[in-house]
This record gives sequence, C-alpha cells and structure tokens, in this order.
Amino acid sequence: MNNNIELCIFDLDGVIVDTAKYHFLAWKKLAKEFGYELTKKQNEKLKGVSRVESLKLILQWAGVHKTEEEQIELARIKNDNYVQLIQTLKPEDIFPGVKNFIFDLKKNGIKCSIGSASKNTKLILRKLKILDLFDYIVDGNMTKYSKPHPEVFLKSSEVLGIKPQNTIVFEDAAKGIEAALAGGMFAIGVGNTEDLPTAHYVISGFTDFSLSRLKETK
Ligand code: B16
Ligand code: MG
Repeated sequence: MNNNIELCIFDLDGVIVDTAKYHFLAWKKLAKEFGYELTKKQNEKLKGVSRVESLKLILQWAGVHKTEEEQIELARIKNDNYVQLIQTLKPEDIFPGVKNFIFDLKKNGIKCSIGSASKNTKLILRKLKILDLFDYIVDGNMTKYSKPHPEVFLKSSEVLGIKPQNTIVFEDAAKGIEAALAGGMFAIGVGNTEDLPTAHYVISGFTDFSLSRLKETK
C-alpha cells in the first residue's frame, strides 16, 4: 500500500452501522405483499445495491412483473417502512472502534468522508450524531451510477482534491470493493476474506484497528 494516506472513505451500511437488518425487514414485508418470501441469504446480495436495483432483483427472484410506475410506488412503500424502522438508531449503534479510528485519522491530518449508496445517509448520520465528523459526504442522492461504478468514491477524492492512489476505502460489500478498485483506490474489506476475496486487505471490524495498523497493511 502507498503509505501516503490522505483520505479514508467509509461506506455507511455495514461499516459504520448495521442497517442491513432494517433493510431486510422492510424488503421482507414488501415481498410478502406479492407473495414472496425473501431469505437472509438473498438479502446479503442486496448489500451496497441501490434501492431501485434491489427492488428489481427481488422482483426477478420472485418472478413478478411490475411496471416502472408500480416499481416507483413499491420502492416508496419500502422506504417509508425502512425510515420508520431506523428512527430508533442512536449513537450506541455505531460499530465498536469506528469513531476512535476516525478520531485517530483526523488527529493525523487524514481526511474522512462517506461513500454510500443510501439516500438516507444524512438521516442515519444525524441519528448517530456523527454528521459533522466527516469532511465530505457522498450519498445515493448525488450519484448517477451505482457501485461497482467508482463514482461514489471518486466524487470525494475529486472534491477534496486528493489523488485516488492516496485514498483508502472501507467497504463491506463486494460491489463496493469493486468500485474502490475501479477508482484506483486501496480497498479494505470489512467482513471476511471469503465474501470479499478481491479486497487488498480485510478486517473483521475496527476494534483494535488503528492508523499504525493501517500503515502496516500490504
Ligand atoms: P436506501 P451502503 C446501501 O448502503 C445498502 O447497503 C443497501 O442495502 C441499500 O439498498 C442502499 O444503500 C440504498 O439505500 O434505500 O436507504 O437509499 O452500504 O452503500 O452504505
Ligand atoms: Mg455497505
């Protein structure tokens, strides 16, 4: 890894907080309405995938056809449910160690940003009380292309004036790792090597992770 680290970009769902469980509940409820039982394994495949694309996948698995108009309505219903579920999010829901790690980075002059597919990013960060922690936030409202396209990460480095090769991305989804690699960034998977085989390096979480450990990664 290039040791000139200037920017760390964090994915949100699955890296900073576990919102996947709420996405699952909301998608499951929606799928039930058209008689389909969504499984946990299928939900894994929706990680990092945008709302509309997630819906299209679920409809495909269910073998159900819906018009574009109906799809917009279904995505709205799902999101209303999801937003209701995440109202209970609080600072204690932030994954252990992440905040300290970000403080460590900032103390050392490294910029930190968010690169998330979620259109609810700011609401979630506000609930977690960490909206002001980041130098820049890129969410699903600001991008044209979904991960694995690198746009969501490149936007941060462009705005902050930092070269992709001096940028590190933390991601829990395979599609997000692909996006970071496509952007020419160093990709750290958060999870396990089996699920994220193309990541440059994989960590199980941020407990015991620090800037000095980051600098040792190869
Ligand atoms: P929303 P990330 C992604 O967030 C989630 O992993 C994915 O499951 C979700 O469908 C997507 O955001 C869109 O979320 O419906 O809130 O716009 O992992 O990129 O932070
Ligand atoms: Mg994620």
